[in-house]
Amino acid sequence: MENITLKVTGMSCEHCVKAVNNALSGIAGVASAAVSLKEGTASFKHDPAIAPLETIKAAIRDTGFDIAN
Ligand SMILES: [Cu+2]
Repeated sequence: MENITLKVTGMSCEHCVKAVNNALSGIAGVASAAVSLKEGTASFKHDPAIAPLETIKAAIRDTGFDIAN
């Protein structure tokens, strides 16, 4: 498992946080997802063999947010 923190832009309230959190939680190979509205970040662990970073980024984008890193 690798620790990753992504800068997620466009989150404005707790609903956004929940949406990103749900997106992350629904991906096999992702664990310990924590989304911060204040920091504008999504932190998680992932197994790159099961959940490649690009797949995770795509899932976040699909919820309507962008990633700055
Ligand atoms: Cu919101």
